[in-house]
Amino acid sequence: MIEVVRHFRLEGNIDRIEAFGGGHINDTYRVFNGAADSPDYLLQRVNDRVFPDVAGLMENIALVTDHLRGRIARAPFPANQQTTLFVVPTKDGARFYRDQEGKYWRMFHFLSDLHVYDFITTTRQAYEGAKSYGYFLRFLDDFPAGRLTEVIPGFHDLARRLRAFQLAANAPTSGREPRCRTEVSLVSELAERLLVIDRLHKSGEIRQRVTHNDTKFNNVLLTPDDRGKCVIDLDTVMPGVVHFDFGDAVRSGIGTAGEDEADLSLVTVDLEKFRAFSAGYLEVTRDVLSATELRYLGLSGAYMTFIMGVRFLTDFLSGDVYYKISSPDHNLLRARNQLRLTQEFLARLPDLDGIIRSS
Ligand code: GN1
Ligand code: MG
Repeated sequence: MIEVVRHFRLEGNIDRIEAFGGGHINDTYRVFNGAADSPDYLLQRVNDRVFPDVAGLMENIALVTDHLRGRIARAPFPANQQTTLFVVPTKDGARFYRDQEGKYWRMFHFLSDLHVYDFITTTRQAYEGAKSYGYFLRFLDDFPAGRLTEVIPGFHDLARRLRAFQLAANAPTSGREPRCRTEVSLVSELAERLLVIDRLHKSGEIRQRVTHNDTKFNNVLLTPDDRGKCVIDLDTVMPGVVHFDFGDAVRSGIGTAGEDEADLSLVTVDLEKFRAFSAGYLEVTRDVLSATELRYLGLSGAYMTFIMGVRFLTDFLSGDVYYKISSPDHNLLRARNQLRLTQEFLARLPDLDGIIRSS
């Protein structure tokens, strides 16, 4: 790895490199600097099976972070306290390095003294993280979404996800379909209520914007006193609708259990966290969202949770080809968890809508 790092334009000298973080897709390392006044770095190997167009992806990240940097610099306090990722170029001035084995590597400045939560424990964390995601949407409000490469076509296109799921269920290469009949029929039962958002997106009734598309709560960095500071993991930045981002943050942050929880009786919705998250998000974005965008925010948590349930189940049926797994049934357990959480969100939809209206 030292050999890889050598190709980037770094300050100081490399002390050591350690594995870092818990993403499901890329491999991430922290590069510790031996020189006290030079920054640490975050080295990543990009998973080019998931992201075949690494050049397009890095171009997206450069465009979006440049735009964010400009908007943050011109913003009044406290919006100007946000920050964004800084891509470290290679010595040739490129945004990534391809090694002899064809692997893709990239480097960012490591943002020291900031942390993420895999699981929110306080309403303050929900409120503060929400504001950072809110600023992300707000600052990209004037960026022409059409300039971005669609790095994963139809990433949150539910109709398309359902077609892939049906293919996997009908042609079970792994022979696993008999083990998940209950979940397979649950998907068919729930689909219609959730396709609403997909249809409004495709008909243009909901505006296309620049969205992050992976707003898991652990993709926002907070300061030591828990103020939202920086949105990270920009791989999936693409054209989308606000419901993808609000919904995925709610999916991952507002449940009472993580997506790996196997005891489904623990999987439900924490309305106080939802209230705090909505308050933070809308404080920053209310005046840039349309009435139609606002009307479907309450449903968006269920929408994104359902998509994830469908994706985990598709991967289980396909023999675990996409997500990293740590036990043989990991994808099935995650699918059950996410389908249960979808049902919980749907059961509480009147409350969620009420909270959005009064935020
Ligand atoms: C993946 O990279 P990571 O772990 O933040 C996935 C997301 C899922 C998430 C589920 C490119 O995100 O869509 O919501 O796992 N990213 C991709 O934990 O598929
Ligand atoms: Mg990711």
